[in-house]
Amino acid sequence: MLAEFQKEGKFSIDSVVAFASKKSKGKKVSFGDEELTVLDLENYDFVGINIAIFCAGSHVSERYVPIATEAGCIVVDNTSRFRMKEGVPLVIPEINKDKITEYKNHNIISNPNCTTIQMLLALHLLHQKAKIKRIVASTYQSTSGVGKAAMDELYNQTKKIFMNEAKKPEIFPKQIAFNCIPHIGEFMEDGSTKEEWKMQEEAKKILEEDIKVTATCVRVPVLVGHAIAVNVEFDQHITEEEAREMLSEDDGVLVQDKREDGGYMTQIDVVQENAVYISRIRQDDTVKHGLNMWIVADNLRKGAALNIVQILEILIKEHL
Ligand code: 11C
Repeated sequence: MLAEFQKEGKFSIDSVVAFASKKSKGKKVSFGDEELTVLDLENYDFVGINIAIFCAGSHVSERYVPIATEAGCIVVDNTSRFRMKEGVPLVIPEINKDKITEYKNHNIISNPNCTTIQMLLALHLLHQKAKIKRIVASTYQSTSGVGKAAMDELYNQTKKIFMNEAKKPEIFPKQIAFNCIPHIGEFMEDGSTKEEWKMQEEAKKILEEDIKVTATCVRVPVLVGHAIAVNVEFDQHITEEEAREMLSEDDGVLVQDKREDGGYMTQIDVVQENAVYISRIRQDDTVKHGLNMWIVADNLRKGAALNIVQILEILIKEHL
């Protein structure tokens, strides 16, 4: 996406380098029409590098982000390592792009978790009209949230089951083919998981509001695309028509909501799409001011890469 944005003239990059662990040193990765040779992150001198994007897991960020920032490099971090750190901006550009300037505190901007991004992008405008009191979210998250090895496990397990050659799962705690696993991220003391905790805490930090979020995060046998069923309780009434109208005009969001067979979006429909799609908008009359909706997005786009390059575009144009 970085190369795509550069091609579209959204920013220009003088030079780009790719890093990974020693294991991947020398491998080739594509960057638009170019091919980059992967360098070893260990002992790399970041002096002279303006911006680094980290997306290799929290433990890598924990060790190497401080080395990069101390060398004067601004880091856009796609991991959870610094998201909740005081002074580190956690940014979804459509919602809080003004926070980007706070990169100056620690030379870090954090990219939120994918489910947080798609849920808040769908809800932030409604929150301006009627304050959100509580969100009940159930997620249906694809294997690409874990990475390529997890996608391979789904693909290979599915094939092997058809061939009667079932094999023990290696990446997921249970069989993922033809199954759903209610467990994403490590378990917390209260019985929730880290992914569920992230949805609550990141939402509060981004909206700067003490809203209640209770989530159940579930891994489903899908390669790309996360879906979230949300039930939202507001402090005042908002009709489904008002919600549909507001969402139809919202940046980054598209409403696809016909009450007929196939009149809603699913994960397969949003692969390689930049927008967050909203379907099944309807009143929830079991609470005073409630709405239900179904939110689907490509977790590798708006949930990760797209949000990062949008942050970069603003950072470069407006702050550097
Ligand atoms: C998943 N949402 O689907 C996770 C992946 O904190 O950035 C992203 C984890 C994170 O497993």
